Amino acid sequence: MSAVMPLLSTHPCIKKRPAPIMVPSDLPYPCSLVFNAGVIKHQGEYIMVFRNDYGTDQEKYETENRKFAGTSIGIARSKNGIDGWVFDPEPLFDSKKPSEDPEFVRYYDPRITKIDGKLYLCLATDTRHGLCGTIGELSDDLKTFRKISTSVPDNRNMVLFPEKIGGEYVRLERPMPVYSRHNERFDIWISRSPDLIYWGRSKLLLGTERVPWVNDKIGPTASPIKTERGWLTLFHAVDRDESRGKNGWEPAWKKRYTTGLMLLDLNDPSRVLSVYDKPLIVPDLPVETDEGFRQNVLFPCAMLLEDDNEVRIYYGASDTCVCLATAKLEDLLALLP
Ligand code: BMA
Repeated sequence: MSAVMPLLSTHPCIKKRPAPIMVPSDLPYPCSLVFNAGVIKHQGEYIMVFRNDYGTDQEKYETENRKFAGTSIGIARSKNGIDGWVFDPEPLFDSKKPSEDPEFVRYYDPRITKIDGKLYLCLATDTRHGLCGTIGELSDDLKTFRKISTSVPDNRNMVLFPEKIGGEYVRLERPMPVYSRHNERFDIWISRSPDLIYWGRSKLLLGTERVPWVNDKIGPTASPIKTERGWLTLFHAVDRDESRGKNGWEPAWKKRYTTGLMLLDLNDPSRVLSVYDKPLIVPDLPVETDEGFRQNVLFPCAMLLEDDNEVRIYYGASDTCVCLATAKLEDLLALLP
């Protein structure tokens, strides 16, 4: 890791598996990077919905400037959510396949949530006229996706709460107001909807100024977990340093993505009850700091509560592979007085 990076450390309550749980060579179709994956328990299995960028490799990228040919969203299933992943033979979406609407260029960074027994995906969406968030329903057999709504640009990182609150669907999101918030000071907002189509009553949830180690943007990560004390919620938190040089395949990568933790009111999740004032998880494994496409990037898209009160956090590492960290629920809550 570059010596200029302010030293931050992962909280000791977090146990990281030392090796990734999914790497590009695991996939049954071309893959350069597999990362930023939503995970859910469904019909007795763990379902992972992941992002795959394909069509180049480190050498071609660095010496021939060959960029990624496409991005696909794939699905894999596992009995224990750790290993033994069985992949669907074809991705659910592929940016190289003709889309039903040419305005939609690519989907990525999937989050999956079950509400009232139905599966929903939130997808970052590149359109020809800006970056949006798309919400849709995934069929029970995981084969078909029905688009429900797409936001206006520029908005991304949408995450649904796993139940209606006060009779409404609730989502976290991260608009990108480039004119009014300079230096990518982008914040987390919250909106509500009667039907997942019409979204409104939008409100700032957490501004970057409330996260002391951040000088760039923050954003939602995974569906919050319901606890007796409130909605336990992770967020990604970015610090940028212009002096950072080569940290991966690109000539320079100036950002570091860490993970923060907060608690939201159960009945009114637009009320932040507590924010842990340090990062919960930071890049510190070799696979996170010294290897891969963009080093020093942790990007969680799933947080699951197990029956024994273990919390699983699935995250993309270095935009290259999928990793897993765990913590005890009570240890996380203890950080949020
Ligand atoms: C964000 C998204 C993520 C990615 C992150 C770090 O803007 O594109 O998919 O993990 O940057 O590169």
